[in-house]
Amino acid sequence: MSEFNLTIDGTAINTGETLDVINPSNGEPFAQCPLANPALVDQAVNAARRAFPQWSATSDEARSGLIHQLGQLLEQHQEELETLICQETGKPRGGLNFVGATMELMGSIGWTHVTADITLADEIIQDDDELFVKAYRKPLGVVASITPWNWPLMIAIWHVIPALRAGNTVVIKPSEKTPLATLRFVELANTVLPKGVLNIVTGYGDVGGALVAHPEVNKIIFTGSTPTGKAIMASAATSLKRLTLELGGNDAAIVLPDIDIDSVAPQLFGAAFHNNGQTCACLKRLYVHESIYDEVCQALAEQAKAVVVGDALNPDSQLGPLQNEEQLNIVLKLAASATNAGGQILAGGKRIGSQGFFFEPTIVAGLSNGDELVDEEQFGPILPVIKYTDIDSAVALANDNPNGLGGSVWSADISAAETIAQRLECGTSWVNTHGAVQPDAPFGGTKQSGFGVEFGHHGLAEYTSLHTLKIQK
Ligand code: TXE
Repeated sequence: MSEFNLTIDGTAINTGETLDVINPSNGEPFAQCPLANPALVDQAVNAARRAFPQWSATSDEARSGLIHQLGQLLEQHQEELETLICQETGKPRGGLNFVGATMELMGSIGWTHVTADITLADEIIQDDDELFVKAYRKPLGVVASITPWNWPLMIAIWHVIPALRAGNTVVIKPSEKTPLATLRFVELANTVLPKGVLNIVTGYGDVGGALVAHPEVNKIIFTGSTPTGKAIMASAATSLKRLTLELGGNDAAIVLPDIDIDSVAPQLFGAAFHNNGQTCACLKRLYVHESIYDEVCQALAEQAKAVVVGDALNPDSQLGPLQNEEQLNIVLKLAASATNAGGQILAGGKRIGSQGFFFEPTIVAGLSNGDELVDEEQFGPILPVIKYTDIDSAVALANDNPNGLGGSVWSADISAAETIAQRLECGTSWVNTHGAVQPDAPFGGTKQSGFGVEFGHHGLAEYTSLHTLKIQK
């Protein structure tokens, strides 16, 4: 069993208290790591505060170079980090549509290098005989990052790298369910970063709560559930900390009658079921025109029946178990509610075995808005397919949800699809694809899916404050 430590102020810390990390394939603990507490949160934030003046004064070029070095460390330790991700999340290396631990590593590496090269240009507003006026970006100070369990390393990178790039120092708290890859990444990063620039604490909501409430924290970046996001926002309000909240999603896709079902059905299936549906921007409600409804349902059911579900470390597995027992219970509850509401299970519908958190990829027909499986974020391998008659009602049904992360439209007519996609109430609309993100395009939610964006120069700007300088000539 590898040894894991917290890293605070450049120093490895073992607290004496431990946190068990569960293997989702059998429900048993397979590793332990130190458990932090509010006193260690205080130490970590103070270390980040002390490191801030020097880090923020480091030249843009030097910071960029160090961040490229973090990307190289990820490359050098790819195999080790991938294995940790497989073990703690339950996701296979390859995965359905190649969305697995390998992709998590490749994405983390790519995001790090791309973000290292993003700069925020000054804006010269006036420069004449009378006045020189410019607006420019300054780092905020100490950033607290709180991450979830579905893409533990990737989301840590999404938070940490732009925060550091912009000149902030960071304290990260990974999910108590998946702390290992993040602990290892922070340990590695501390071999190249000055001490105190990147610190890590582990623990449950109490540790996260102590971090977000700490008076020396200037900004919080949170990815997780909507209720926790609201609690964090209330805490942040007491000292007006800046916030970016990337919360749950219940993404809709609208399928027009002109699609080629044979080629589109596997893509819809992959968008809904990769990582077992445990991705904020997975397709979670599928609206299909009545003229092709039965055929699309049939094609999706065939896809679901063909998927190989198994242990994350088995190279044949396309999907692993759900990451945790609570999530399995949510899916079991939603599957039962779908049947009670008159939904027809076309494939799957049951837990697999009694060990670990496996669930069959499941397609449900015959439901509509108002049914629990459609209205709630399932965050699992169970997709409701809903019939619509005309496009206006499809758009209304898609928008009839408190979440607003992403949405998609599928059609052979790109221009018609684009017009419909623009009517979706969400942060990102896709046409003929769903869920794809990239390091140079903004991504974020509307409505209860949160606010603020990540990625690219828009995302980087969220780790800065805009400063105006005026010189009277
Ligand atoms: O989330 P939580 P959970 C959704 C998904 C899932 C649900 C619950 O629907 O079923 O959220 O997952 C920390 N102050 N998503 O329970 O509780 C916690 O320790 C500060 C969507 O895992 O939000 C962890 O590090 N921090 C999501 C992180 O918050 C607190 C991805 C997330 O935990 C805290 C995962 C507090 N009071 C789940 N309480 C997405 N957007 O992708 C908890 N935490």
